[in-house]
Amino acid sequence: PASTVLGYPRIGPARELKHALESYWSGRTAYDELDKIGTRLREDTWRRLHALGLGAVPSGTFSYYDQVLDTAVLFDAVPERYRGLPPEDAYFAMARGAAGIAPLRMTKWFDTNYHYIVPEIGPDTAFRLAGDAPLAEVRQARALGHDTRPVLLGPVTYLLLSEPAPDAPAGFAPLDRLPDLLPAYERLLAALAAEGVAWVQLDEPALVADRSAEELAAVRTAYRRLGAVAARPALFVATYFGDPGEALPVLAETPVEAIGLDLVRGSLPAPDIDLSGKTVVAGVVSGRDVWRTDHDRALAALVAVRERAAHVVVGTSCSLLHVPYDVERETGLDPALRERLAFAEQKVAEVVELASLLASAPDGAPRGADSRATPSPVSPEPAAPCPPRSPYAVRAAAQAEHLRLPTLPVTTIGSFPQTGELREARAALTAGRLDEAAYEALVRNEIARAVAVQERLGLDVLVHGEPERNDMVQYFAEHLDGFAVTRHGWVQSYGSRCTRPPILYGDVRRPEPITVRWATYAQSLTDRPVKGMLTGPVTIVAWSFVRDDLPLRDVVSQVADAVRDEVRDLEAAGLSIIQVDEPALRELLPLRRAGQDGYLAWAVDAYRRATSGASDRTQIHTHLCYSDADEIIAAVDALDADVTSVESARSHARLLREPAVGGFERGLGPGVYDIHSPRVPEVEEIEESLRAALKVLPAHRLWVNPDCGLKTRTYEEVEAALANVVTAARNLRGDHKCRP
Ligand code: THG
Ligand code: ZN
Repeated sequence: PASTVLGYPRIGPARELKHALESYWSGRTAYDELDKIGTRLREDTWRRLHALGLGAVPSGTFSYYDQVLDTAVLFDAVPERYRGLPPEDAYFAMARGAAGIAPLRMTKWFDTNYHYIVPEIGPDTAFRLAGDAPLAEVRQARALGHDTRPVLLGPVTYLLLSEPAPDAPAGFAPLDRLPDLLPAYERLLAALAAEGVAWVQLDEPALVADRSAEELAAVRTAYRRLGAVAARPALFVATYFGDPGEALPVLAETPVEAIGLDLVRGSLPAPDIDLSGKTVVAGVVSGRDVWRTDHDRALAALVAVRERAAHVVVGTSCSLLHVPYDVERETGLDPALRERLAFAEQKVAEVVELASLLASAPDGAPRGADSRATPSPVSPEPAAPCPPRSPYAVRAAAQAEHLRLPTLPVTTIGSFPQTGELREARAALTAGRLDEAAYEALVRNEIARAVAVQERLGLDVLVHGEPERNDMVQYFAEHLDGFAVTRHGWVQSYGSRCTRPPILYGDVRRPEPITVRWATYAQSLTDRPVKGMLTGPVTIVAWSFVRDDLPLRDVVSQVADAVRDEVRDLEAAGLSIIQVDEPALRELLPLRRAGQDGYLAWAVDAYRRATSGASDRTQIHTHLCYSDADEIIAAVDALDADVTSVESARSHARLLREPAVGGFERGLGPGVYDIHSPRVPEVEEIEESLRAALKVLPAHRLWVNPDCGLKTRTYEEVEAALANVVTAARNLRGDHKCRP
């Protein structure tokens, strides 16, 4: 039987693509140089997959920024504002903005920590096949002797992930344009067939969420029409990140030749679904975690699928984009742990091995045919209950009395620019080339600089700037028991940006205070309140690879207790404001509604557990990124933080239109400018955005802040931007003196 993977990491084992992109963006190198590196990375991947013995090698899994953006460009769905630019510039302007041109929005790819660029589609978007990117890659691979399977984003998911262009009429949905999009896919399929391509993979992860009858009808239409193309490659529709549920029988009735099922998160198809004419790509090796596959369990699932399908291909549950390249490089890990781990390379080898095991496996009643890991029933001691904080009104009064902040207080989300010097110092410290004392002096120096800048610009609530942190999750993982961190385990987050998700493998404990010395040092430098900065339990877990032998909620609860200890220590050390961020609250939301309320209940509970040790006069802040406010604003409210900042600069108007925002009972800081772009916002723009917020929020509840942390910006950009933010807040303060 055959073997394949749905996709592979593309940033490069040594983050070659990251460095090439950043060098190109900064103007240091030409596009040719970037393209040379991209070409080499694609070729290396094909060679490697082939060398590992993989049966079917994919192409088109590479991207210079994002595969959804690539799809929009492939079908020429480029909004007017980018059309004046040369093609390479237009591509990166859509992703990152350009002088005077706003970028497209960016948001989370399903429940992962990867972000895609949200295409804008209007009633007049003229879809056509533009360029020949998928063919060019096929030819490139063929030149090396590899016949590849091009991977495309499927038409239904592409349209469902897009948003209506700003000028689209009310009620317009991108999916309405399916009939106009399909001809472009048809032409592409015909062109690939003419090139001799045997199989095409169409990714349709949107099918694992709840879908309306209309959306299911779109699936039927799309794959009937693509199936009817006279000369075309065989079609492999990949569903992943869960169960396709009601979309599976719909797909099964279309002429597509193969269907991909995520058998790690999803389950075996219901017995009444006829798959006897289809190839099933059985995703038994997880693309979402770093654990070795349980071979018995995987094999049982494969045997069960073989009995139902015309052919079975052993595959990964989703693309391997979400795991690092190679665990062999992690020589610093405890060998006992490393033995249990599989990164992309190892997972490919597992797929290949399972395919050969399946070939000799007898048919028959499989043992434990459902390949999902069953959490062991042994939970740690049940978490002791924590008494809740006083009602908000009581706390608000105590805090107003204690803090004496002006109306429209100005603050930041927490991180300040990370200088190259600091990153190098951290590397030198790890390598033993710099001693602890010298590193500490550097960090203190950087804290003093951040505090001085904020005092000089006139911010009201200061932060220490987090110079000691590489990442808001990895840093805590490095200081908590039960976590391991990697040296090279980079995973792409968006564009050129990566993170190294820690590996949560055991019971979590906080051996000693983590942030207290940095926060108290910052507070010692100023009379204004300094906000202590912590990462919340859901986010720490969401951005780590997590043990699968305990229910997730129990793991999160353990982390909540560690955060709770830190909150209490910060308060005891004299900090009056403590921010506990949960930017990933939305990310772990189950894709289907059935699981969402249950998840939100325990996630909120963990947050309250982490913060409920704070006294009434300690102000608890939180921050959320990409909060699709409509879906989770009730949960945000339930977090019961005193002040919430949300990333909304790219979708400010939409956030403020939410009825729940007007009814929001506590402090709210809708980000007044987009920190993901190097652009410095004008005072008038910021005032405008504050005035818009004041239409729905009373002045005494409005906070003024950028829309996310500042670590990816330079000091020059940050100082200019914050100076304008403070000016705008002061200008408006004159009109809103009252404070209850
Ligand atoms: N940490 C983690 N996940 C995240 C974020 C984070 N997911 C959502 C959001 N923030 C994504 N944003 C970023 C922004 C910047 C970077 C990564 C994700 C970044 N990374 C450095 C890089 O690629 O050069 C490496 C940082 C490091 O040394 O660890 O700048 O904040 N976990
Ligand atoms: Zn954010």
